[in-house]
Amino acid sequence: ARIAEGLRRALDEDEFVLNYQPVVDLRTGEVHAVEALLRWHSPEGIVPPDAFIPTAEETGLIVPIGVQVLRRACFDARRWHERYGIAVNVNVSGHQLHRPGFVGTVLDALADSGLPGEALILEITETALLATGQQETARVIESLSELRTYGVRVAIDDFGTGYSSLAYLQHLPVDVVKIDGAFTGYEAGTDTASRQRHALTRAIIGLCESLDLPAVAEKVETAEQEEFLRDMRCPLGQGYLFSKPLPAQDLDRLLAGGT
Ligand code: G
Ligand code: G
Ligand code: MN
Ligand code: NA
Repeated sequence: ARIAEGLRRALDEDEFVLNYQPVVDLRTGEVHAVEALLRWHSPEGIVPPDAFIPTAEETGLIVPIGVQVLRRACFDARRWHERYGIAVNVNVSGHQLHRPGFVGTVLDALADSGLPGEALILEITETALLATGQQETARVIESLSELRTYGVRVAIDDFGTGYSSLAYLQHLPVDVVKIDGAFTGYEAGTDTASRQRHALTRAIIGLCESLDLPAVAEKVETAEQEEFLRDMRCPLGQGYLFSKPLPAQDLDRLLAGGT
């Protein structure tokens, strides 16, 4: 209840801040996209999303929060897209996705910001897409398909940790696959678990390549992991090795060639 009150105040007082983490082209090292990650600058300090998103979902506050996130990300991303051709990834929770007004919210954010649909990627977990039953899922697929006619792309987030029926990749409206850091966070080691993770990463990357879906390896932290991923021909990576999530002004500087 305390968190819910805080979230309501946070919306009114403008305490939500977006940080942006680069998604890097592993062949060229160039920034290909950025993922918007929400931070709550509460009077008691910065609160990470894991600590408040569940409450936001339970209370329905995720809907107005999500609208704010989407709009701000589109407005921020417009200049990055104009100058550097960069797309912005926005996380969308199941509650937002299942709301009837969702398509309108996205189209309004694009129209008002001037960001072209091609520059927006919605990140959705398999769970958010599928958890609620067939009819609901059918409606969500319809919404996403409509958005795709405007050029908006859909990324499956945390791939490999949900239900992960491989058939979903064929039947769902998916344009990008984000491979969960649990696979890509590989440490060189000869223990069985490490070798298996490595093998699974390779298999997922191969699967994405065969289906012509760009794969993003998440949570790349070491040069060794990067090298493995490049060897496996993984096209894209994201993680602390390249950059942590940055405030918009810091990203401006990074893109302009500073640090
Ligand atoms: O930035 P961090 O790694 O702490 O994010 C933790 C989780 O919170 C991630 O799974 C991410 O998908 C989720 N998250 C971050 N920002 C948003 C957001 O704007 N909306 C939603 N629904 N989830 C977010
Ligand atoms: O679940 P999702 O992929 O949307 O969230 C990404 C989360 O991963 C964010 O909270 C972000 O801060 C975090 N993150 C980004 N890069 C790294 C990394 O290299 N290592 C770890 N451990 N976490 C990361
Ligand atoms: Mn994400
Ligand atoms: Na993820």
